[in-house]
Amino acid sequence: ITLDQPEPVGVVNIEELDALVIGSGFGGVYQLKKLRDEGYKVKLVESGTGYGGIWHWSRYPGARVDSHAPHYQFSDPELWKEWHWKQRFPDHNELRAYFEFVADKWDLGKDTYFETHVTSAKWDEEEHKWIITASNGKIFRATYFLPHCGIAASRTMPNWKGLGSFKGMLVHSSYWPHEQPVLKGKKIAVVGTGSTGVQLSHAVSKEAGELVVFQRTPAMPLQMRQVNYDDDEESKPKEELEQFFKDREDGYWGFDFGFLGKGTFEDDEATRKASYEALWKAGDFTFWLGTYTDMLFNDAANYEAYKFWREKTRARIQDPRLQELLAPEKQPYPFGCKRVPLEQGYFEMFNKPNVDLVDVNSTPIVEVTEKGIRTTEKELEFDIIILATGFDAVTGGLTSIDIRGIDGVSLKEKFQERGPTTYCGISAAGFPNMFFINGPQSPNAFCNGPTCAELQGNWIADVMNHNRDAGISAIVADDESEKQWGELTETIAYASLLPKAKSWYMGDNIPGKPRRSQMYLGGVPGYYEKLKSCAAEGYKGFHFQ
Ligand code: N01
Repeated sequence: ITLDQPEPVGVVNIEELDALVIGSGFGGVYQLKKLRDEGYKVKLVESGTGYGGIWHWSRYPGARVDSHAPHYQFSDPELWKEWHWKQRFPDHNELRAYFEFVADKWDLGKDTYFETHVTSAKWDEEEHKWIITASNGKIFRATYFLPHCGIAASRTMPNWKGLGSFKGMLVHSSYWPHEQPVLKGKKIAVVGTGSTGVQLSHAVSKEAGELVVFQRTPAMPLQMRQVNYDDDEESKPKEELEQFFKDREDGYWGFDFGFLGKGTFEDDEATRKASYEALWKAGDFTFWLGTYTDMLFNDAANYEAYKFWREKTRARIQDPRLQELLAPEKQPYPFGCKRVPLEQGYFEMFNKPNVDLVDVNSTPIVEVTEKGIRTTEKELEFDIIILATGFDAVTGGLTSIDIRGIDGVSLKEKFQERGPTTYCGISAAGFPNMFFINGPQSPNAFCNGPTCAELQGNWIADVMNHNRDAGISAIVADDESEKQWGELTETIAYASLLPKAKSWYMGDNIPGKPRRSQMYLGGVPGYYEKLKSCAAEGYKGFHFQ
């Protein structure tokens, strides 16, 4: 084998595997269970200390999933027959409890290594094996390398001057301490108004003495209609769940609902208004993902949705200055083309005397000082600064590992030069026997997590079974098929309005990241059809080695 360091006899233990899975979120957990059921020797490694992926890390006040129950769970009857959701939008505690329940039911512990952070993975061309190294000294040799790192594995921190000089507590939302810090009466800054910032600032405002939210771009959140379920009350009757999970796979976004099936202007104004009202009342993603078919594709249709949102939102904000900053008269970007957060009182929060908003466009942050944050206008003092500034989304988890394929080619360099280039969002040319769930150019952020974990996880297991049965030791995507997938992904993205907004969907939040759609926007059923037809045609677009 080829290792960077000579192997010190008796110290390094190389574990031989059929597959190594990274990540204990929906993708990794499902993959471990599925491959073990198929008879593979497989292990899961995870940097954190528990199951849940992003939900292991996201413990900030207010953290809860925006996919309403019963969507955000696996379809295995052994699980759902027993599991009872307590909230329509479960919080991070409930989600971690769910993952613990799953791990227990599926007996995952015996095949999981926590606190094991993979630093490198190298393809051994002679042996057709991956050599995978972790920072705690563990080394694995596996036929298949399955980095299911998720879309939010790599946090982004601003590069402000003086960031290290702050004497108070400075924390990124995704590194929230396991022991909740005291917020009561504190002066708190929250930077960022994405899905995290919106949830977090509202929760923090209930405790803070003073709260200042630093906004660069206004979010366009929708109201979350939370429900707390009694012990005998279910989000959906159990007898309907089997069908529900089938419908979920058929939904455009991996939910059991899709577009309305007609264009915005097919309805007259009164009917449209009534329709918007009904979508609004759902109190979930329906106003975004279950609306008129052209909302994300046509400027005029999109503007209608924005006007409705703006009117509803402005009515909740008292101060005209804040109305204009939070819900501007002039539409700042197409509605729904940055991730739409869900909120429960975010806008009313700004009516409180101890909450303020700083627009970092008119008064940019100059530096972090010992006492707080200095903008071009003044220095603001804080006890706590919370960065809800996001992630090197989709690719960051993969590129933070030194992954080297055929001829030592680096995945990070490949993505840096060409953008996230993959075949079917599940594999990359030049990287044999490597597959990922929720990878670049797959539906990822536009698919409900567990739905795609199952669809992709099953497909990966199928290709491994195919190779096992046929005695094939390696499979790799072709350059040409990857190129065509990239063109298709871009064509669909540019047919939509998404590229008109600056967001992590297009890689905009990371300086120097090539501007390409990070996801496949053609819908989950269409995506899965592509995967299935690829397999049915003998894994068309791949070649065997
Ligand atoms: O991150 P984001 P997030 N100065 O990148 C701002 C999932 N998620 O953690 O928009 C000032 O969306 C930035 O401003 P701008 C979900 O998929 C799910 O909120 O770039 N501001 C933006 O406002 C989500 O999309 C759930 O102009 C700066 C914010 O920080 C994804 O995770 C909950 C700045 C970052 O927003 C990421 O969400 C939470 C700077 N230097 C997250 N740098 C649920 O399901 C960045 N910003 C509930």
